[in-house]
Amino acid sequence: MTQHSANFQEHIQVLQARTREALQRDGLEGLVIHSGQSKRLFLDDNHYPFKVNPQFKAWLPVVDNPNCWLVVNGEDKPKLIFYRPVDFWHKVPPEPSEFWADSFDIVLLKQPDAVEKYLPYDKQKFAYIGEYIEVAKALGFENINPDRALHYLHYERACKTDYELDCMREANKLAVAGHKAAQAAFLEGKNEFDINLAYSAATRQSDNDVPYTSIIALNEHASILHYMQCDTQAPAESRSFLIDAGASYHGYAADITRTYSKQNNRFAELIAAVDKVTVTLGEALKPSIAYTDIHLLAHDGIAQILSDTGLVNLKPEEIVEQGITRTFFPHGIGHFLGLQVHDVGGLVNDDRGTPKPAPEDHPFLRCTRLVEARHVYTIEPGLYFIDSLLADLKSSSASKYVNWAAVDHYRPFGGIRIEDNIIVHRDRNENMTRDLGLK
Ligand SMILES: [Mn+2]
Repeated sequence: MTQHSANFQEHIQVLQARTREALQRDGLEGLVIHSGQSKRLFLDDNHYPFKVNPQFKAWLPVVDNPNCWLVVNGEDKPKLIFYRPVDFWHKVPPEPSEFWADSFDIVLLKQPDAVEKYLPYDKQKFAYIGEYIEVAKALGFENINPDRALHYLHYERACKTDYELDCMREANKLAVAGHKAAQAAFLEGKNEFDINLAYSAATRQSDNDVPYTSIIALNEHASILHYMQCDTQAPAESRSFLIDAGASYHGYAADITRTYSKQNNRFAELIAAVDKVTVTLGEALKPSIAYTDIHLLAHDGIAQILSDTGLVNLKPEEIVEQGITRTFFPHGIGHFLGLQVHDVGGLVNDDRGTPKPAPEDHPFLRCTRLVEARHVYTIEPGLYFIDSLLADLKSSSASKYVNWAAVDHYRPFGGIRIEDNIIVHRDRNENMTRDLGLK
């Protein structure tokens, strides 16, 4: 048995144990997990790209097959109802034979609506986990996405198994290859569209395969946090390049950001300073500290840069006190990473789902949990020159502390974000992104 399949078997054992606990909490006997359905566009005969139910892909790396079902109870071998139609229009998936197949009792399903005969006859004690409520009701389920079970599963999912950590290292490998190709394309003066093509070519993943829409931003576009267009024209001068792009492996995401300067100039120095904050904060993660504290440390780091560069004429602690860092760094320091790029369970206090919202002054922070071994986080500080936020600052009483000439100098470069993907181990951290040699 290879290490990969040994790790997969252990992964299934962990999911079985979590399932037992989740079922107990809701007084259930089993879960029926639906991979999803193909969704049609309104008044059209085309379908949206299929996105699988994350609770389904938690069990096996099948991310492209609708109408599949899992029946699990934490004790018996999980049952996989695998959709394999007779279809001359679409590619029909082969009968499962990969490393994961032995972990399931598999039945093949030819017609989506013939699933009933493979599901538990008495659905009273089974819960449907999935998106298609009407389908679940028609099949006779009364328990649909039960709260207590889902809260528990979401909370526990933050702790990754060895199999999952392997998948995430592989996703990072793919994404890093793409980032290197994209950097080269930027240095050649390519437009955003062609840089995106270079990224796709190197990762071997299309826009529908990557875990989120890539951000490929030249110059001022780098100040738009979720810039998702791709200009087909290169600007007259490519000064700066921000790329936030990931890759998927067996359903697990990488989420990496880098920023580059064409010239060796003051903006390049600013990038180097933010890069240091990323590395330092990545090292500051450790079991039992609050992720919120990492976010607050990021504000200290950004304040230090604003002070050192003379962008703001105050001491770092005063810059934070005045709230000025939030103009330049308006988003959260990062998030859980896993089956979803912003993985679930970040804003709860316990496995019952008691809310633990972001602090009032930092509403965009996506995780407030205590850090534990086997958690996987992104660390992504940023420093941007965003016109609307700068206008607010200019009209505030803190305007007098800001060196507006310096701000105007940097505006044409847009902004900076440097994002790494980090596994917290009991005794050390593993920066998957840096370990692959991405600077
Ligand atoms: Mn991210």
